[in-house]
Amino acid sequence: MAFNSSLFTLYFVLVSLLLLAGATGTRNCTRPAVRKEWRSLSQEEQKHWISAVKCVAHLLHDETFVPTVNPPDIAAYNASGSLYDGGISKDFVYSHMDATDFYGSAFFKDSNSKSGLGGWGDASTQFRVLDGAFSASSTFRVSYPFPHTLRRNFTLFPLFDSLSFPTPDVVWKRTRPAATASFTEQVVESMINGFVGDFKGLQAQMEGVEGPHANVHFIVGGDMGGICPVDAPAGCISGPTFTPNDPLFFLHHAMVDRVWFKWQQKHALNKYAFAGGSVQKLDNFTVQLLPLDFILTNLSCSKMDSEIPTDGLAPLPSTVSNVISTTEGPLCYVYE
Ligand SMILES: [Cu+2]
Repeated sequence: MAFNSSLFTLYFVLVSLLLLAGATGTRNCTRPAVRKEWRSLSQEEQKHWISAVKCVAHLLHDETFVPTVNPPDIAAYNASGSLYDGGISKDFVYSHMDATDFYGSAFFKDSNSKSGLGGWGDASTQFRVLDGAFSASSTFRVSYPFPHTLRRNFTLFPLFDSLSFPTPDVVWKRTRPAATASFTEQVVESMINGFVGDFKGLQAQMEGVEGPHANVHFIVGGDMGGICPVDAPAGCISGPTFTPNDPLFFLHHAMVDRVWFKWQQKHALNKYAFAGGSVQKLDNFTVQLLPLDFILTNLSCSKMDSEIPTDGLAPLPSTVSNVISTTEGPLCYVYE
């Protein structure tokens, strides 16, 4: 599979910027919105969130939208696409993924058809989600790479189990810990408390091939993992471009954002620290074995004044410096 290296990060940035929707410039952020963890919401609040997701999923997408970012694995627009597929951001809550028992976590045990995120699919159903608000029996369908029911395929050792990835060294992979090891409570704490003034260090740990960001995608698998459905038409390319199909995507990315936010609060040197550049080279694992400095200096870098491409999904062009703070520019939110 051609899992293009830099796209994963690029897509993350693009989606994050959708938060700007509705923001037209700097304003006084005196009462920032407080983003809460999913399980701390009341059932009524969970119901509202899910109903908002489903609402945009039933609205027709903007047919005038033309992506200018043009990787080969962005599926062509299709007529069934909704505003949900069009990139309306929903990540105003976040989720702590349970590193101890990811599969059995209460997070995946809520099968309520109005307020539950639902659980796992299995091979017998082509990994379709069968319970919760986004199940096969609900009206929720996703459109890319072609119309289908949401899928989740629990995969604890994604780099070992998945045939979607290159396998340069099976012995090496057999010794890897479970992917959940990258986001235990201790690891997340050490990320927030460490890397003082060292944005690249934080980014490298968060965005590495086996970092917490990518690993949650791969463990959830299916749509979140960017894996083509087994009955996909010929030409389907697995990759990150349709991972937002799963509403979990937005909760997870908000958590990634939250770690960055918490890190920024920890030290004055962290607050505006930034360095562009991807650390991922998913199509060539061996690059990960090279010294970190090589990886960080040989891939394209963006700077504080770089414009972030949003293809018109945000009302105004934005730069990195404009959104480096969640409360000092057009953004106005904090995490609990
Ligand atoms: Cu992601």
